[in-house]
Amino acid sequence: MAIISRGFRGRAREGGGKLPPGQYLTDDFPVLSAGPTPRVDTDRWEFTVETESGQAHRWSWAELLALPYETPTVDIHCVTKWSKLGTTWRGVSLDVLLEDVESAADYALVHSYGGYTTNLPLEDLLDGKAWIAYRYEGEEITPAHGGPARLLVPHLYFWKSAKWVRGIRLLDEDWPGFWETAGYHDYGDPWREQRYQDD
Ligand SMILES: Nc1nc2c(c(=O)[nH]1)N[C@H]1C(S)=C(S)[C@@H](COP(=O)(O)O)O[C@H]1N2
Ligand SMILES: [Mo]
Repeated sequence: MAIISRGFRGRAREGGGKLPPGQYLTDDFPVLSAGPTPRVDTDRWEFTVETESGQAHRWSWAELLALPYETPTVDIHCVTKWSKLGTTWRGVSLDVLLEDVESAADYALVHSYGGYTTNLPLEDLLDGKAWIAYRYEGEEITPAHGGPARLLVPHLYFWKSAKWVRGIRLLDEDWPGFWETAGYHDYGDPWREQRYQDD
């Protein structure tokens, strides 16, 4: 009896309500990088949080791996319109990393090895919404996809998930990052289709 043709429920049901407007599903994992892939040796890898008052908090690779991790399964949405559902990562929640950081800042500017930057409100990094991820589907994250570690902030368009993450500056003012300076939306909510500055 359950012979429901593709057209019956309509294309709007593709992804079972998990597909933001204007997106299509892919099973591939496309690589989108604005420049060459930096090779970052975990021996010299460091992650730094710098507060608005200039205080720096640093973690080595070994220190990152010693922190409690989570294994979020999340949907990711690229502004070039592909979405990938149910990706599983391992990473340290930003809640853990920012726990002992004293700050009253409202904004964060994330920066990467290689020079990429992206901005977001600090609250979008908190309350279980963001991770410093270092494994993907049970394996190390490949260099092309941001290994050894990348930011994962899946509720925003994937350009906010900085690959080869190196640090986060906490700021009183919002400073646009690489794509945001180039005309992409400052916030980038895929459910509100905030692709470009005026969306
Ligand atoms: N450092 C850095 N991070 C980046 C990018 C980049 O060019 N450099 N591209 C962003 C964009 S536009 C997307 S869609 C995702 C792509 O991640 P992927 O290559 O693992 O699919 O990374 C984001 N993070
Ligand atoms: Mo993207």
